[in-house]
Amino acid sequence: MEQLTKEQFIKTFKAQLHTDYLVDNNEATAEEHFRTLGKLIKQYVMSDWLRRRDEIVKEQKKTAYYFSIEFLPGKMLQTNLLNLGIYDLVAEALADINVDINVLVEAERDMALGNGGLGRLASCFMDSLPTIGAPGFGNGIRYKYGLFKQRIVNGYQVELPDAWLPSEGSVWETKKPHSAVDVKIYGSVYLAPQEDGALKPIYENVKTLHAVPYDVIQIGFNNGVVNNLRLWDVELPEKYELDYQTLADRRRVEDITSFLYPDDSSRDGQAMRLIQEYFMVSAGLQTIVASYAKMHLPMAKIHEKVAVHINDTHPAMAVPELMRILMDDYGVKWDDAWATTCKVMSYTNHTVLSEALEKWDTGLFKEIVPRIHQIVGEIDRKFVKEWAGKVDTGIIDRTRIVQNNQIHMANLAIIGGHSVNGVAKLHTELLIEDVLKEFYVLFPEKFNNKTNGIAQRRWSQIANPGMSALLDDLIGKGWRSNIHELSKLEALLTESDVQSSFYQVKQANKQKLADYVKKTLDIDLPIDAIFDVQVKRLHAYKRQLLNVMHIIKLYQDLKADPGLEMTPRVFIFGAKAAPGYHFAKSVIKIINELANLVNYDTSLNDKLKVVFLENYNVSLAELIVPAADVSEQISTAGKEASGTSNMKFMMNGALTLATLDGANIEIKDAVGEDNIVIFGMDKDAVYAHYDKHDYNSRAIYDSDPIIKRVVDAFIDGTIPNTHYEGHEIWDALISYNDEYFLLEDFTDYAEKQAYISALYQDKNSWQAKVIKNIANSGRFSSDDTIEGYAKDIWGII
Ligand code: DL6
Repeated sequence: MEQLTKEQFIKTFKAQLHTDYLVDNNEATAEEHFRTLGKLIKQYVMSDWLRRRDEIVKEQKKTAYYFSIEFLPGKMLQTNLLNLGIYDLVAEALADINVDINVLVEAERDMALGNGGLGRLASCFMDSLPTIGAPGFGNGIRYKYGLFKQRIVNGYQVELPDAWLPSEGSVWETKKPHSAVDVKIYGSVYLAPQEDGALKPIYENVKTLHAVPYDVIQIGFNNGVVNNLRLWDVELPEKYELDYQTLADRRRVEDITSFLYPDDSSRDGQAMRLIQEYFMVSAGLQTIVASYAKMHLPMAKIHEKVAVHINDTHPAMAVPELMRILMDDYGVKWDDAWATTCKVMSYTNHTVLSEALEKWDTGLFKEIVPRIHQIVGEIDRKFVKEWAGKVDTGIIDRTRIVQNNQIHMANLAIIGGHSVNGVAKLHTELLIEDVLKEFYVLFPEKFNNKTNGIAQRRWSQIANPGMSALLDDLIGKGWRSNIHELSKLEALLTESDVQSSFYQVKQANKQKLADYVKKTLDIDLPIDAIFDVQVKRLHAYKRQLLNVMHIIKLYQDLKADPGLEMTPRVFIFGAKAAPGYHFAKSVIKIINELANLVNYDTSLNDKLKVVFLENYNVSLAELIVPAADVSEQISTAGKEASGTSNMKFMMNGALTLATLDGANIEIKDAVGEDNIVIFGMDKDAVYAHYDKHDYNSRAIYDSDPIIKRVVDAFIDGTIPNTHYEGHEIWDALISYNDEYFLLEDFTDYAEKQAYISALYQDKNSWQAKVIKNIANSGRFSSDDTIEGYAKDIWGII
């Protein structure tokens, strides 16, 4: 963008307010101010955006398209200002006209088109791709309702719709009606032989959807590069409106882009989900192939100019859809289409949980996407034929796409692509050794690791201005554009004035969070206590319950001996449970009732507080992460693919209390064993239990009186109002043999927690570890991660 002065900015800002809202600056609402600023930002980058597009077309640059059913950007105002290099100028200019930029920041609604780590990672990549100057664009869905808004009522999670999208649309998007395409679903299809011997698909009774793209700007950091996140919305095609005569028909179409994760407990809900996936994939790929066609290069070489990334299994229909487009729309023969498709596609696996690897009922698949069903059947048939006689038939049976009337989407993505990556070293090892080991036998060359990363500018410069200013003073401003310069802090670990400065920053951040807690929950938090934080989706394998068990132990210890010396602790939770996940919701209820129990017990003398912050989202994370002293990363070893909050906490100077799981291992390697607190079984110990079937939680419960006392607290009335939930949890731990090994890891966990309490008393030692963590956090930058994808997988830089 062109050089901007404060005066110019103020003039255009006021003029835009007049034009759009007919108001003077001093009358405008925060929302009007925000939208006006957003609009100006879009104007500032418009020429860069167009130049970028033209350059890619003119130079025929190979481009990567990141297909993801989730994106979780949060708010974009600060990121956009920062990346444009005009944050300070705009903040000052606004202050000059009595507008507080923080009020505008608050006025923006979080864009929550995702669930958790998977979507947040996709958004970090959207920030990093333009920053490293790579031609990489996102493709997703413009849901009208993002992830539900969580309210806590009587300790229970209540889910409300999150209508994040204003009626006039998001200020960051541009509707592109001229780039709309049609997507066909339902009906039937048969192949009619043509004179030249080719088979032409003839469709009957199909329903046509009109897919309209909205392009959301993705601004690179200080480099004039602007990329695109393309979100697809559905409209009723005028040409086919007779197909949708009733209001119910029309609503059903609109619903395709209404909700992130429609309730899929019914067949209707599953159909909706499948339609969403195909809608996004088909609309995206049709556009991509059409723009490639404009280059007038051979269709069978599309892989030389296009890379398509399948983020988790949801977009796996990209494989048969690209085959369909190449063969049916552009006349490419099967073998050529297949060869190029496999080179175009790549896939990231984000979980080892088998229930999260999507499978579709073949009947439903055939009903909704009949042509794709045919193509998948043929890919499967050819796969079986190709491997017959070369490997054990058992391997073929377990790796083929169609098994027992189900279509295995991960298998489709692996067979139809050239790269499969895990998201942390351990995770990739587990894919190779266990979860996908038979694919590794067939295609060892496809497997690689890309450890996740975080958009460091959001998680340092934006979320933690206090720490950022301190870093500027200590090591200069270079770290803002080169995060690896944080390593300069290594020379300052033991300097007491530096330690005390970091301590002051942390206390200020804790105070900010404490103020929020006071305002929202009316709970007073002592900021000299350790702020011990676990924020992430609620899932049994993430073991929020282990944390709860430790709190119960501390509570019982304090009740037994009110004079007990203990470093005060504030335990902070933030977590949404999937609406249908009963157990997770019970854990939320338990945490809230435990909070009620301890927070109002004056005999505990403020040594223990528990806070559950409702509606955990990206914006709340930006408040919580900089205020944490301890980062709880306590999943059962082998279960958390990577985790990314662990990296954010580390960058903000929290000490990690962790199992050897996911990227925790790489954090340990980065900071050294003395600067992280590791506990519990490692992956081998966990797998040994799986192999030997020798785990017996009841035996631990019977033999360890401390554990017995803690576990019994769930059913003996210690935690009020949780009769039902307490029994459910007790049963999970004892009657159902504690699937995630909480009891086995408990003793070590509690001991390491006691170590943390003691360590916190030694401020110098604690702060040295804090600084060591910050100094070594640069390696978890998503700029570096995406560079790995761009070079090794997509070949675009
Ligand atoms: O790769 C991003 C993120 C990882 O950091 C988490 O460890 C992993 O749980 C998450 N995976 C998913 C996919 N579904 N499930 N379960 O969200 O991906």
